[in-house]
Amino acid sequence: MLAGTTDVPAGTFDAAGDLVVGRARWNSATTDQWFGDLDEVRVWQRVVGEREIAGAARPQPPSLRFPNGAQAAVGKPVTVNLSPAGDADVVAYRYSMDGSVPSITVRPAAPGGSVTVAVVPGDVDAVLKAVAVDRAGNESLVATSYELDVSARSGPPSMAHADLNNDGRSDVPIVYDNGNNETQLWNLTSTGDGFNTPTIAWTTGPGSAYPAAKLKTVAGDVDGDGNGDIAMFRDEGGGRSTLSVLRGDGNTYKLYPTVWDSGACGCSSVGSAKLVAGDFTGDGKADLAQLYDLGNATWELRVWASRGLVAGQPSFAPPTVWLRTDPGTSDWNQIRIVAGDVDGDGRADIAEFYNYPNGQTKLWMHSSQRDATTGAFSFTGATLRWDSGVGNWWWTASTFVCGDFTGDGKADVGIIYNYGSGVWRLWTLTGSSSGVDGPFEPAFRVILAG
Ligand SMILES: [Ca+2]
Ligand SMILES: [Ca+2]
Ligand SMILES: [Ca+2]
Ligand SMILES: [Ca+2]
Repeated sequence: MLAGTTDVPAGTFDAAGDLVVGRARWNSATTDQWFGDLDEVRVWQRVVGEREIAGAARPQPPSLRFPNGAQAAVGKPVTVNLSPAGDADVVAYRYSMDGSVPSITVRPAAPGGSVTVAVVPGDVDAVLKAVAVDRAGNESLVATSYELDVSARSGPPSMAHADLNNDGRSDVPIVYDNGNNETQLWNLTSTGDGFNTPTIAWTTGPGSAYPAAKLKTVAGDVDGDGNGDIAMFRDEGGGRSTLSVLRGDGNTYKLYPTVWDSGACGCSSVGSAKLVAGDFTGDGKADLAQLYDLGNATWELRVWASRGLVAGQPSFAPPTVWLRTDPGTSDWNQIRIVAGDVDGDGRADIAEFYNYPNGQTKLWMHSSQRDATTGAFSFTGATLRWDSGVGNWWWTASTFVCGDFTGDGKADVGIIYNYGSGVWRLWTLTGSSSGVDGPFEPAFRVILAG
């Protein structure tokens, strides 16, 4: 479509005749249509060099805006809006908060759209750097925001489960298998009543030693700094596994490989383990627990208690068994577990969802307890806390979660239920008005609908 016509100032072009856009010239004749989109046409009155052409193909640097103000504090998220500076085909933005080359990726809902992300300053000098990326993969020059007014860290670190950005609200990290042995970590951060646009916060790159198929991962703040970290058990074959940690800074992650190794015991197959994280010991640092299948309808709960950072590295005490069931009592295959301090004593507990025939699901709790004499930790046997009834809760459509989704400081147990056709709802099981001893009641919230 012709946007307009205008006379060329005399002397600008030493040429006669019309300027034609969208056709080629061949043998002094106009031929062939241009295939593709033209979102921007520029005309030079001279020959342009390769660098200038490459520069012209770049999108404009994104504009950066702080909708809630540019006041920030170290370790606390601040909301930033990234929008294209006039380019309609911007399909992604990359950014960083630590002065490094922008590498955290976030995509607008549609090309040329803007996105809102929450970023976390790591120190008082933190600056936001961002680039826009167009459909052809051209990156803009870096836009740098010096507007952020960052004050020193204040307040205690967040204790909310899987809170990636230290704002007191639980978030959802997603481990994504991008193919070719590339594993990506997507951060889905809560706004309190919804979620920010997901960011690709970390990636292994193709051909990595951390293919998603070999991993079991869980989020928890293992060093207690308020930013959620990711623990990764990797299957090494032959019943051996190793543990690596991705330490989060609220924006991206740093890999600490092999902080624990089961050795060739044949007793630590990743495929036999269901994994959760929670502060089971109550010291402010997230610990790891595996529900480990021992066969013959019996299992045990193994706990790796965090020692925080030792010589700058995430460190865990050797695993110990906190609960073991009698053979024949409980089928590992019918269980999914989540962790959170549901009874409010400061130590995370284990919520066990058990699948019964005919659409029935029950919630059994195992509370963390400590022997007053020996100081040894363990989990209690099962206490029934919720029963869906027969025909009311289909296991296969359920994803079980635990976290303080509302930010009120109390853990909520939740079930994300898949209704099909891209509709997912999060049901939260909260204590009744009579307190934590009461039955759980489903409260319903849509988290994704498409
Ligand atoms: Ca959060
Ligand atoms: Ca942390
Ligand atoms: Ca702990
Ligand atoms: Ca507890």
